[in-house]
Amino acid sequence: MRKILLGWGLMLTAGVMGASVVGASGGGGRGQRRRGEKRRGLHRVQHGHCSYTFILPEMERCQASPVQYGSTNMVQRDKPPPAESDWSAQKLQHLETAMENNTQWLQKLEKYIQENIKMEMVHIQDHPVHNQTATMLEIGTNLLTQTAEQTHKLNVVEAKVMNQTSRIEIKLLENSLSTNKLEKELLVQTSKITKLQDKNSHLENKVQVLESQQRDELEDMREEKNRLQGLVRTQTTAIEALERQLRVASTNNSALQRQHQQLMESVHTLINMVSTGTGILLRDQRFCDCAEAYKAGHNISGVYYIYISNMTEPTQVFCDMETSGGGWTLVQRRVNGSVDFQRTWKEYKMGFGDPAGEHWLGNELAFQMTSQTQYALRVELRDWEGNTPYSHYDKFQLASEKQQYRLFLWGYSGTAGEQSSLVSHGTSFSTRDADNDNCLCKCALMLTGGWWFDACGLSNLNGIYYTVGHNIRKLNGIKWHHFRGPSYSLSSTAMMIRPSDF
Ligand SMILES: [Ca+2]
Repeated sequence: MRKILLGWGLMLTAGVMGASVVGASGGGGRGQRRRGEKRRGLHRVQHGHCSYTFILPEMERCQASPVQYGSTNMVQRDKPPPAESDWSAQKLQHLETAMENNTQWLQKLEKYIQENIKMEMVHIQDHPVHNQTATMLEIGTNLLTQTAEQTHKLNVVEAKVMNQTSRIEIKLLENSLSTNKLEKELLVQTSKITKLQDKNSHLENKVQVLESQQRDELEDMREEKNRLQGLVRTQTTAIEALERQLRVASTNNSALQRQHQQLMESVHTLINMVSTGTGILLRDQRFCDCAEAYKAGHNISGVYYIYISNMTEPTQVFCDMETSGGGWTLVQRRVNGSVDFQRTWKEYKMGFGDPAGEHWLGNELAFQMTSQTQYALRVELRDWEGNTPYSHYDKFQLASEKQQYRLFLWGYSGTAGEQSSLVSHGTSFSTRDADNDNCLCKCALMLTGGWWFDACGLSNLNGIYYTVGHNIRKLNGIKWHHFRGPSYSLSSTAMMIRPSDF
């Protein structure tokens, strides 16, 4: 900006601004009146980049005071004072003159300004400062543009950052919620764990109490065990003593048995001697059973040879020629327990024992005999009190080995019970090695011997032989239920057959 001071009190200030009159007023320190100075007016004109300030002298306000030549109060008066109209005319003329002077002066000024402006413009256009200013302006503009772009980019980045921040905040919020949930869950779990720990400690206490009790009981049991072991040692000693005594007794018993055997042999010898003159053991006469021998005139009981079925070799059998008309072939006999009846299937099939004493004729021979013709069965019994009842069956038949020597009986009668102690129809024969009974158990092992057990039935004449005094309460003895009940063991038995039509 430049200031041009004119000789007659005009100061011109030029700047690089648009050309326009900004305003005209008295102001600033320069335009302020000082005491003793003439009044001056300060006027500024803006043209483009330049501004011009003019300081113009103001007219003296005549000598009249505002009171003398008019105010709003004067106008409102009803009647002007008488000398005032002349004064006003003078004043008006004076003002017109002043205005004319001013107008002339202003025209001069305008002309001057226009010339000066032209010169200034030429001067400004030629001056390199203008170019520099333009360049600076251009650079400024570019800087502004770049700044605007950078600002825009920054805004975009800021928006992104804001978005990202928002997302992170949301996630943080979510995480915070999850954390809260987890914390709650953790509290619940902690509470549960505490409860469980309480329970656990309670149980541990119980276990400790139980362990203590068990220790005590174990101690008691140890003492009891020691006591029992002492007892067992005592008993073992006693048993050993008893065994020694038993061995002595057995030795004595063996001696008695030998004597008994000798006696039996003597008896057999005597029987044979007696039978020599009565036809017993006649091998040259072929009887098919004792009934034939009886019919042939042999009426003495004893051992006879008979030829069963188509057998070429004779079989020794005992014939009872006295009981109920005689002619009976013995199938079984127990008298003294001298023969062991705990035998196998094969032994019961083929027969065992001594026909003159205790024996089992054999299932196969009985089957062959009862296949020839119809036989009756008689069961002779004796208890230890001397009672001798019998059971009679009109018809007796055995099936083959393939059918387990099944038993078939018809027409029971007799004195050994009102009912039969043998199951009548189709009971299979069983031994300890052939379980054909109708029990889930093995009757032959429980009751001993071989028999038509059913399950396990009311009779067993092949059980263990118990001597007198030992014969009661014996389920595995020689029993016939409808005679002496289920646990009485009899002293002697005999099963015998002869043809039904004898
Ligand atoms: Ca069975």
